Amino acid sequence: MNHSKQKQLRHDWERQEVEALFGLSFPELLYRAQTIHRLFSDPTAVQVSSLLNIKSGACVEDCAYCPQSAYHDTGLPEEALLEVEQVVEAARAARAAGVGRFCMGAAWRSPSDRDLERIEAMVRGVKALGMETCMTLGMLTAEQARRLKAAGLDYYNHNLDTSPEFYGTVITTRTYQDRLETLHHVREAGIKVCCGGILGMGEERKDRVGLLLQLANMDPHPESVPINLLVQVEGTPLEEVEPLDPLEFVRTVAVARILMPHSLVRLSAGREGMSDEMQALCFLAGANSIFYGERLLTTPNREVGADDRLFHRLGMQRMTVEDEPAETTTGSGIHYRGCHHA
Ligand code: SAM
Ligand code: DTB
Ligand code: SF4
Repeated sequence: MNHSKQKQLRHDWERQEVEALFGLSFPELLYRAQTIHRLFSDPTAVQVSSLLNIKSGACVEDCAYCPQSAYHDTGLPEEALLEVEQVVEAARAARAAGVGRFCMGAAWRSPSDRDLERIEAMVRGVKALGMETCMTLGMLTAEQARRLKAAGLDYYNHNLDTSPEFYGTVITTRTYQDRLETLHHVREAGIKVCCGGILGMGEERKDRVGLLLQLANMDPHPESVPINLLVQVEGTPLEEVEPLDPLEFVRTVAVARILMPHSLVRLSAGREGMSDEMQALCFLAGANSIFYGERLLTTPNREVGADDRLFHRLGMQRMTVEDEPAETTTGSGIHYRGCHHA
């Protein structure tokens, strides 16, 4: 990576600077986001991942947004951890649809060591198909993170969800610090980090600023930053929260892009309710990854035909795995690949 690009990767952002970015006019903010995006990536390329719920429902945590929490009556049945073969079969189908990264999620506070054996077999099975693997299983110990790395896991998703200040109004059964500790174990084990949050939970702009500050001041930045728009599920406490202004969502994507120029910024949950035009604005703001496939974890995702048509209408295409802006840390420092416009 050349010197001018390296200089853009900062980990010392101040709150006032991030507030100032949010305060820019919309045209100026999008111009800055696009400028930085083009320096690091091809603005027409979008990375696609598929999602599979490998263990659904009856989670012991009280996350107010989540349909899988046992605290909320959402009518979702509990299902046991899937068999390895079922997971590999679903990954094979995703691969046949042109998907390069397969993400597996479990409604757990944390995995038991016994469950982890089957999880390791899933990672090995999906890797053997030549796909990238991602897991989200709740909190991990340092040892569990090392085991997942040894099984070949590429990414671990663990979201901070919101600002440290707003967090306690959304979740009470685990702390922000718990989340940071798991992220530390994941990073130390050499697994790439996927970490982002949810917008539209009734938080204020200062909380969106607070979330992005946390993410942007990680060193290195998370390789992947999912920005979810809350899916308001019946039976959850956030069912009737006031929806977020869509342009504020786009602004947040743009600020994330400026703060973390080299990360994949993923337009995650909530796309089903977005117009094509809103998604196009998000891509212009620097979003360059989506979940592709019929389902998220428990809720529907956008139909794949609609995504293919949107890419075609916008003259955009899927990013190949080789072109992903992967960042790997080795003994001699941080190495980058996939920078198109050097
Ligand atoms: N149980 C694990 C955990 O919480 O870390 C992994 C699965 S959990 C469902 C993964 C992420 O999904 C959460 O961190 C949250 O950001 C997101 N999520 C859950 N419910 C959502 C909803 N209704 N709308 C948007 N995002 C949601
Ligand atoms: C993430 O940030 N979003 C995904 C993934 N990581 C695991 C989950 C979205 C869940 C949306 C609600 C549901 O389908 O249950
Ligand atoms: Fe459980 Fe994860 Fe849902 Fe929280 S977000 S209730 S930890 S599945």
